[in-house]
Amino acid sequence: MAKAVNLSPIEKIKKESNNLRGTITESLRDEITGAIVEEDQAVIKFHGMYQQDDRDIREERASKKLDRLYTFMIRLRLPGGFLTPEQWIATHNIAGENSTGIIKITTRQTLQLHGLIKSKIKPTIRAFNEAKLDSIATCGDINRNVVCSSHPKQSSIHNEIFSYADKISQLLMPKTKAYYEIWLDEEKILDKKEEEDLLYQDRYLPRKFKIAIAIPPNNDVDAFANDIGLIAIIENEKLLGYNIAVGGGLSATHGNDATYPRLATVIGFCNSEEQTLKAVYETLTIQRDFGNRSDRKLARLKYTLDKFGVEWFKQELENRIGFKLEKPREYTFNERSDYYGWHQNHEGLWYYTLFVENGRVLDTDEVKLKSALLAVAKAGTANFRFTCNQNIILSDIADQHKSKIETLLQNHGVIKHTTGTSAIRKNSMACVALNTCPLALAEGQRYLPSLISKIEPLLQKHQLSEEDIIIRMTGCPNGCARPYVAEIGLVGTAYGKYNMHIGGDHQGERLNKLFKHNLNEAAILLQLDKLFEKFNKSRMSFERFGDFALNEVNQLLN
Ligand code: SRM
Ligand code: SF4
Repeated sequence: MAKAVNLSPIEKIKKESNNLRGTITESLRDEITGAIVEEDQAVIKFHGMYQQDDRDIREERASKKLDRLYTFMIRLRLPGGFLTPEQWIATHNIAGENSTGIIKITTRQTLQLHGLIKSKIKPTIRAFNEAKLDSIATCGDINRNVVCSSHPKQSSIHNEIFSYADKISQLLMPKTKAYYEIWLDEEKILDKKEEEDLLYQDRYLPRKFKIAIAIPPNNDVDAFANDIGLIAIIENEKLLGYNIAVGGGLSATHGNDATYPRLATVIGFCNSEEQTLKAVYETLTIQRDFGNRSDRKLARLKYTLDKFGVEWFKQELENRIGFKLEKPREYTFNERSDYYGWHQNHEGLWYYTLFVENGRVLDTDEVKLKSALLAVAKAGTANFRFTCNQNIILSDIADQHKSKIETLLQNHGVIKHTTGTSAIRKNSMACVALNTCPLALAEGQRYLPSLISKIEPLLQKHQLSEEDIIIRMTGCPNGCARPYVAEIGLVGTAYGKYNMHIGGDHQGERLNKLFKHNLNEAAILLQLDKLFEKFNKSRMSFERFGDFALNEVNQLLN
């Protein structure tokens, strides 16, 4: 067991939080400030919320001796990223009434609303609850939203695999009733035994915990970037079980060499639902018992695994689950992109995957995306699925409803936008960053679109416009848009400056490498121009940009 010395302050907050209640109720009542007390800011994360402030006006307000403009961001729990049309309508309305109105699809296929003032949090959660939606455990030191490949056309047994996201999410939910008590005014639990939590106990996990389920050949969920990646093994249209990979995680801290991105290691195969769920559960208990609770920078499972070793971990896991993991089965990933446009599954149902730049659902002059989605939802004939590439799949559409959906999308400019967007833009992702993320050093989603507009002519100049190059940007090294597994990763270092990483592969099985430090826009474009020119002239046939770029960066490092 980890020694209880020098515990990080968050450990004390969790332990003394009265099963994640803290003083949230009192904080909400305090009308003098738009904020909540500091300890509650840590506790409220377990309820799916972050306190933030508008960083664009922070300095201006400070100069006027005004408090920061505090608001809250709420993140939904959507295992596998699925909503019914009724739930989309509810989300649309809640966003309009209580938040900035923009619905943000995250890189973990769920939805976030930003800009809620304190008094709007409770009405928001209650409205979500009426739509059978919640935000439990989408943040905090606990298992987060479980992601699953969302492309139904991938396999006739997609639904069977998809259901694991929900099963795992349920298995790893906290036992506390604090969420229901604080937000939904349910009766107070008097007998604390009812809340006894054998998994999380009273200090929860040392750090956040993430699980993804991938269905080969598409690794759209970036399975290896997760604490646990489950890889579905399918033979003759039958799910045989899952390879289990552990210890993935992407964050690093500038200037702290002890921190690093790491891809998950495949350690074995589970041949049944019972085995898989046991292995998942006990991986969490190992991390609970051995994870670093002193230094939060080194607290993810990846560091536990590297400290004790993969073989030790496997042995410990087998002791806890009571059976031996089988040898990993063979699988092949060959892509990570979404399948844009219309597709049909084995039952004849239709799916339309539409491009949502950086996951931001809003109406612009060119594309009335938010209105289109509301109209589609009101028609009631398509479900909504969100992808880990921040896009939407309108799904399960019967033949007779397809043309109506098509017309609605056409009329709002969505189809033109999806088909007319360049290959590189369709393969791009940026994190939220400014103006809400407190950790951002540079812009993310507000900047990448305009940078891509300057990269597109370079690709055209070198006859590479059709090339599917995966490019990702984050406003800091935490890696929320998974830039370290991109073919081109831009990681914010200061306002207007980015480290450029290149050489990731197309399917997310290789980390990229740091190529250039602290580039401004002109320098980024110059470097890309040179790389694209060389790629076009010297690439081998069918060589991907990431594979070519790896050689370039290796030459530089040698
Ligand atoms: Fe993230 C923190 C946004 C996916 C690694 N992330 C944050 C916070 C909450 C900032 C904070 O702590 O106050 C950001 C809120 C910004 C805002 O205003 O909304 C934030 N992360 C996001 C989202 C919304 C990015 C997006 O544009 O889609 C993604 C929400 C996912 C979700 O639905 O749960 C998001 N974050 C990720 C990913 C990608 C993934 O999971 O596939 C990573 C890298 C993978 C990993 O976890 O290793 C990621 N976020 C982090 C970290 C670094 C964690 C670490 O190991 O050190 C932080 C900082 C922290 O936890 O201290 C962070
Ligand atoms: Fe914020 Fe950094 Fe995550 Fe971007 S990568 S959302 S800047 S924490």
